[in-house]
Amino acid sequence: MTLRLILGDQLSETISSLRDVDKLNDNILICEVKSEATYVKHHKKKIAFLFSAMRHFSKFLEGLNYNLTYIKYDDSGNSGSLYGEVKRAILTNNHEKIVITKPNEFRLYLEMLEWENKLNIPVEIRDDDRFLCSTDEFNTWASDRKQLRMEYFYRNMRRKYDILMEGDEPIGGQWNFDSENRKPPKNGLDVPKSYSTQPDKITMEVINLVEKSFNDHFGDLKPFNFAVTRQQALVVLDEFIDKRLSMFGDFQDAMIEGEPWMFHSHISFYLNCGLLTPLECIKAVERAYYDNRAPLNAVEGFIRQVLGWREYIRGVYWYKMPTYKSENFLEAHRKLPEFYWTGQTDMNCLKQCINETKENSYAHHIQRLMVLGNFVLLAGINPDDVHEWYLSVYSDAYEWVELPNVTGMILYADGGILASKPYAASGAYINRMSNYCKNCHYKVSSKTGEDACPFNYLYWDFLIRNETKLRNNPRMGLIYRNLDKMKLDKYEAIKSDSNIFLKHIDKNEKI
Ligand code: FAD
Ligand code: DLZ
Ligand code: SF4
Repeated sequence: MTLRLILGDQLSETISSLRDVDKLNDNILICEVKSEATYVKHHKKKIAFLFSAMRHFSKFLEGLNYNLTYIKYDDSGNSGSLYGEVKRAILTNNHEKIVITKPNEFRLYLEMLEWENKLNIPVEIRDDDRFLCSTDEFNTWASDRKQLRMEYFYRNMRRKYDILMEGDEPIGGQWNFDSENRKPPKNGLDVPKSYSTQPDKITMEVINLVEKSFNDHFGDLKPFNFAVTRQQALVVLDEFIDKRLSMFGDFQDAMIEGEPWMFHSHISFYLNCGLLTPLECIKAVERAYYDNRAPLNAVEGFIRQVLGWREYIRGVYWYKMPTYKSENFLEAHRKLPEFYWTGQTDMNCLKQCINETKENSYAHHIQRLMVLGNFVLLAGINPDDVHEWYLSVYSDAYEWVELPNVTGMILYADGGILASKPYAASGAYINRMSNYCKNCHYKVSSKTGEDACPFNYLYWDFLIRNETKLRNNPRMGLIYRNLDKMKLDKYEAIKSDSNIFLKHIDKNEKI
């Protein structure tokens, strides 16, 4: 008799821990526990989503005659931790062994490695083969490289899975159509309504629980419209392919005030908790190309995100952990300003992205990278605070995917393992890719002075502050040559405006 523990982000019938299950004798354990729900203060919607998805998944397994124990958050006797619940289960039943699929966060993996000794029962930890590149395969690829460029990894994955290939060559003669994926938003873009479903009885029960038990967590709980079953998640995928995919490529980097969902797929919630699998999403989108339902730049763009970025990010996480979490190459030490939690700022781009994050527990990639991420990079916010914020506020956030995006992609805290240069930009980029600046208190066209867009002077101040670490980067040479040519009065105005601004940030004063 084996105990098979399934975690909240392992809601896949194909999960490796269930592979050789004996339906009659084995027991599956799924539990809502305080330790997982509070190790960071997750957004209320994220907890409601995951608990509801877990409850629906357990009903689904019971319908297939699996023998299952489900522990609800407020069940009497709930010990509040995964270890406590596993211990309770083996004390109650006569288990000979525990089987688990490797958790996707290092802290939990370390904890589980001790269970065998502590519980005095064999604990088998299996690979999570829902990912398309195993950690061993990634480590082999990475071990003889100084820089881990996603592009080369991605090409190998395209070949390995024969996706968008014509023999040995990429379809369309090019691996990457990124340069065709940067159209600014245009007036009158018709963005389709995002997927929405009414909460059923199970979800309503969870919403009441979250309202009661996690009232002090960040974010709006209602309205709650996420998919919570695999069937519903498949509808999200279908709707993306039908209504959004054809425009995904062109407007992948565009931002419009009041349009939080744009032409993105919104499948990360479901992919990351296991309701959808990456290969089925990739294949469905590839099929849409062959059926002439979407252009190549859109299809390749999407496939690059899932087959390329998602797998690569996960590979980097396991390759670099545990030291990756303490990287701080740029020695950034400032505290995250309070307005990241309240949205109370006059900088309209930040206000929009924070308020949408609060409402939806979602922001699309360019909002996360070039608005929210760009600001914390330029302002020198410490990686720990930024990491905690991103891990709590998004419903798709788990450390394996959040940490490399924060440490490597937005903060350049790993010194260039993941990104070849910092993703730093002035207000001009945000103005080009969004309509946020039109309604802003600050003027994007002003470079210095009281009404100037803070991104404009912070951008140069960031380069000045970090000159010794960045000047020798071959991709930064041109930028530093421009800095060298800057007139002294402009240079000093930048320094002075930035000092004043950063002092306001340090005192948590409204900016
Ligand atoms: P789409 O734009 O439709 O893209 C399709 C899919 O590609 C996504 O669902 C996702 O699975 C994958 N993908 C795209 N970019 C990335 C990436 N950089 N890393 C990994 N997968 C990617 N994604 C998460 O899933 N969880 C996170 O916690 C997370 N944190 C992030 C933090 C920062 C600072 C940044 C810059 C990005 C982060 N991302 C994270 C990546 C990306 O922003 C989200 O995957 C995406 O916004 C999810 O929305 P979507 O499903 O509509 O994505
Ligand atoms: C994120 C999360 C939350 C909020 N709650 C639970 C829970 O109660 N029980 C559980 O098994 N998993 C939960 N999770 C997901 C885990 O945090 C996730 O499995 C680990 O972080 C490993 O990725
Ligand atoms: Fe953001 Fe600057 Fe534009 Fe305001 S002017 S919305 S702060 S980029």
